[in-house]
Amino acid sequence: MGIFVHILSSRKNMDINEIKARAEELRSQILYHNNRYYNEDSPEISDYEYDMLLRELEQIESEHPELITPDSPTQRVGGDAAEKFSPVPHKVPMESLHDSFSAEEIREFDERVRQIIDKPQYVVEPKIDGLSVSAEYRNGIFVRGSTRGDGKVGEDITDNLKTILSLPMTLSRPVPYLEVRGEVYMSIESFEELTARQEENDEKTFKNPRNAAAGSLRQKKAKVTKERKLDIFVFNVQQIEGKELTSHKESLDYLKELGFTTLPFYYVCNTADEVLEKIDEIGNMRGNLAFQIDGAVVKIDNFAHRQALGSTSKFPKWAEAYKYPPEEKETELLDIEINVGRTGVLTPTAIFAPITLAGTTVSRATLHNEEFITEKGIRIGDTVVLRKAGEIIPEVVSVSSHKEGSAPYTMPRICPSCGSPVSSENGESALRCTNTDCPAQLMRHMIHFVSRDAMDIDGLGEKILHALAREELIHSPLDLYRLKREDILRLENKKDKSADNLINAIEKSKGSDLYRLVFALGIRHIGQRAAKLLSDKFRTLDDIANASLEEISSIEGFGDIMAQSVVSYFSMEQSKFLVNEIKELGLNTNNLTEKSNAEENAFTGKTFVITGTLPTYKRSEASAIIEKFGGKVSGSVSKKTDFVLAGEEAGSKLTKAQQLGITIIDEAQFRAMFEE
Ligand code: 0OX
Repeated sequence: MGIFVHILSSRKNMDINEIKARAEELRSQILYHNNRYYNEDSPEISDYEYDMLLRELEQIESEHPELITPDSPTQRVGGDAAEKFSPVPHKVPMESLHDSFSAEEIREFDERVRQIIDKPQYVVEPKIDGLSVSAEYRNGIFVRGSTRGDGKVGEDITDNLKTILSLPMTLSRPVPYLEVRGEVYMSIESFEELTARQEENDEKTFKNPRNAAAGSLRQKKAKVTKERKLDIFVFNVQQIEGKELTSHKESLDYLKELGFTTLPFYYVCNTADEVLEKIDEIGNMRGNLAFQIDGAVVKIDNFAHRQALGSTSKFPKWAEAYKYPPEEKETELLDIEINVGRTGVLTPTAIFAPITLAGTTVSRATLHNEEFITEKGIRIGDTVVLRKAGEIIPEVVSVSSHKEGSAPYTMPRICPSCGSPVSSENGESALRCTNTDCPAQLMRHMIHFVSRDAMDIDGLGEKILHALAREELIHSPLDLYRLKREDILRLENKKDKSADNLINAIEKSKGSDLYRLVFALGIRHIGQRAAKLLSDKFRTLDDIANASLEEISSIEGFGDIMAQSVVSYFSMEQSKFLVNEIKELGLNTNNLTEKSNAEENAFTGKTFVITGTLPTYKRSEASAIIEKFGGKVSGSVSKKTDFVLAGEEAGSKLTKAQQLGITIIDEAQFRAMFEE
C-alpha cells in the first residue's frame, strides 16, 4: 500500500546544544507558520510540511524532555481566537486529532487501544480539509455557531454559519439542546467559480479551497460569506439533551435524521489491517471527490469504549488521524511556452492536459530554466508526474515516459516576443532577451510597477494593463500618469465609475513613499528590503541616483552585486530621463518617514509589549528606553505588536504573542537592540 514513511532529519551527530538550537528554530518556524495559517489565512507551506516540523519538534522533546518549554507549540492545540469576533467558550472541548504518517503508527494506535478494549470496532472516515466549527440548537432551532479557536474558546460566527445552505436552521425534531461539530469546506467547484470571479475582477485569489473557506468564514460581512458558497459536513455530537446515543454510527444516523449532512461515507473495521486497507482506499479516492481531504480519521465507534480510553491533555485516545503525503498525478505535457519576464529572462512554462490536483485544476507549471528541463529529461509529449509544492504551486516531479519519436527540448535562441537574440550572462543558466524595448518585458515591468508592494495601484490588474497596451495608450509605466478618464472609457466594459476609481487610484499612487517607487523601478537585484535600505540612507531619489558605489556598498545588508546594479541602473541615459519624467509628472521622490537621529530611531515605528518581571529593568525603565528610541509601548498584544519583551512569570500576554507568532525577546536581546 502507498503509505508514506517520513524519515526525520538525522540528529545522530548533533550535540545537545545543536539539538537545543534546532528545537528553538523549529519552534520559531512553527509559530510563524501558525500565524500565516490561523490569522492571515495565507500559509506558505503545506499542512504536510507543517506537520513534519511539528513532528520533528515533538520527537526532539520526547528524546530530551529537559528541552520542553511551557510555550512550545507542542504544548497547545493550535489555533487562535482572533479579536474580530466575540469569544465563545466551548463547554465540551473541541479536541484536535493526533496525526499519523505511517502504517506502523496506525498499528501502534491499535495496540494502545487493545490494551484497554478487548474487541474494538473502528470507523474510518475521510478527513475533510476545512475548518472545524460548532453549531448549537435550542428546541431544534439554530442559535449559535462558533469556530474551534484553540479548542477551548472559539469565535462567534453565527451569522456566517447562517449563510451555509447545507446547515439546517430548523431540525426535524425539537431536540431541547444540541451542539454538533462539523467541518466547513468549500467544494472544488465553488472554489473554481470563486477563483474565476476573482480573476475576472483582478482581485487576489485564494491559494486553495481550505484558505478560501477560512477567509470566507471569518468574514465580518456575512453577505460575502454567502457569496462564497460554503458547505458543511457534520460528524459529531458534542452535547445533547433529551436523547441517549451510544455509538458514532448511531449518532451519525440520528444527525442525518435531524436534517444534517453528515460525512458522505465511512467504513466499519475490526482490525488494524482492515483500517489500513480503508485508509488506502480513501487515499485513492483523493482527486475524484468534490471536496478536498487531507487524511483519514480512525475512531472508536462505541461511546463507552471512548470513555474508557479517555484523552491526553490534547488529544482523544480513541481517535487517530492519518495524513496523506502530497498528492501526485500523471498528465501529458502538451507544450512548453516561453514567457519573457521583467528583466528579459526567458522562463519555460509547461502546458499540461488539465488535471485536478489538491483541489484546483492544474494546466501549467514553471519549468524554471533549460538546466531543469535537461536534468529531468523533459520533452514535449511526455507523460509527467505532477505534485503541488506546499499544496499550492504545481511542479513536475519526474518524467514517466517519453512519447514515441520525441526529441530533447532546447530553449529558443531568439526572444519569442520581439525576435531579438537571447544571451546568457556569466555562466548563468538563465537566458535573457537582449532588447530593452521588448514588449513582453515592458508588460511585465508595468505589472510589477503597479503591484501591491510597489506603487500599489488599486484595481489596475494585468487585464487592464493589457487592454491599455493593446489600445496603445501606455508604452511605459509612467504613461499611466498621463492617462485621462476618456482613455479608460475607451476600453471595453469600463463604466464612468470604474474609470473614475482608476484615475483616482493612479493619482493617489503619486504620493507613495520613496521606497515603493525605488522598488517599482524594477532595478535588478533590488527587492523591497533593499529599496527600503536605499530610501532610508539617501532620503531622495536624486540622492540615490547620484550615490557612489562606495556609499551604496557601505549600507549594512547591501551586497556588492546589489550596489553595482544600482549604480549601473542610474548611470544609463534612459534612467536619467526617467528620473526627470518622474519629477515632472509629480510623483513623490522623498522618503516620507520622519528622520530622527539615527541613534534615536532604533525602535521607530515599533510597538512593544512588556510582560513579566525583567531581571534588571523595572517596567517603567524599559518603557522609557523604548520611547526614547522612538518606539511605542502598548498594554495588550495584537497583530500590530512588533516585539514582546518578556521576563520571569510572563503570563497570558506571552501566550498570546506566541499564538500570533510575534517576536519575543528577553532583556539581553532588548539591550542588544538599542546598544547596537
Ligand atoms: C474532519 C474531521 C475532524 C472528534 C474528536 C477529535 C476530532 N476534518 O473531517 N475531526 C474529527 O473528529 C474529531 N473527525 C473528522 N472527520
